[in-house]
Amino acid sequence: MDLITKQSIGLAKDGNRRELARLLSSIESGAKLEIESSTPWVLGVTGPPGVGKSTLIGAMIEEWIDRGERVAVLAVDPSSPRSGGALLADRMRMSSADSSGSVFVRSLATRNHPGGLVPFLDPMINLLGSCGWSRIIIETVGGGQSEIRIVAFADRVMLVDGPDRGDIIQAEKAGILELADLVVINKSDLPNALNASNSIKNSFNYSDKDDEKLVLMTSALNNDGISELINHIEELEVDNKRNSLRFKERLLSAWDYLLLSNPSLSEILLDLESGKINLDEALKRL
Ligand SMILES: Nc1nc2c(ncn2[C@@H]2O[C@H](COP(=O)(O)OP(=O)(O)OP(=O)(O)O)[C@@H](O)[C@H]2O)c(=O)[nH]1
Ligand SMILES: [Mg+2]
Repeated sequence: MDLITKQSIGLAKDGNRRELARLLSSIESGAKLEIESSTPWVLGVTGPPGVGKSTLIGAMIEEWIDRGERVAVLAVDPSSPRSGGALLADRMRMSSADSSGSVFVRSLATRNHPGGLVPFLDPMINLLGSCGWSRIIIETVGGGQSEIRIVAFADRVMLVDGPDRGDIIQAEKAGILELADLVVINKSDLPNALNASNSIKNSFNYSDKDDEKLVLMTSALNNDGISELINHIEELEVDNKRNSLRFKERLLSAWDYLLLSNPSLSEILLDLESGKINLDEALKRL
């Protein structure tokens, strides 16, 4: 590693945000930095579009800052430009605390990385951790396999839903619910929220009695339930059963990445297509 990189890691650790942003970009473009591995605190936040994830994260950040934490957010594929950095920046401007040094937001687009974000997430999280960001949030818009794989990089997973019960059924199907430590029904200020929360609690009672999952209600808009939510999150212990599920997802992602980045992949695909080789032979060649 060259001197410049070492220097800029030093600067990032001293709180230089521009250097931190630059280092994250170079990780994204494939640079391998030597960062001592820290044990960062990471929360994955996922859920259907528009349920208020970013607004809720904004409210949580204010609470964390009040408690002396520094919070970094990696927003994966923010669906609107306002949902990532801009929204949080607005919210921070509105809050009275001078929080500029305590929040860092970075957007990541999976479309720039056909093989997935896997090779970058770990080093990015590590870099943020070793630069003193004490609470690291990964926000994804939930729905499918790729979200599961991304939130699996967090040791704690929170599923956010709205008052419409239909959404959570999607999450059940996708298997995100299995990875989640807690479910938050946001928009508790809207009429159906309590029903949604009760029906989710009931479905948990039926499906898995050993796996007690927390269901909380918040209104990110009115700052309702935020401090309780943070209390619960801070008390979460890393769950072994879910942890091994998460490691399995991480391993699968790494495996996929290895396969997709194999230089002879396109050649092997051609040979498969033309019937020259079968799947077993293809696997051997890979
Ligand atoms: N009534 C009500 N509206 C809310 C609440 N939280 C967020 N909203 C509104 O819901 C809309 C979507 O909020 P976002 O925070 O962007 O939702 P998101 O889940 O991050 O959206 P995506 O990232 O696009 O999936 C905005 O208009 C928010 O103002 C809430 O607690 N109550
Ligand atoms: Mg959002």
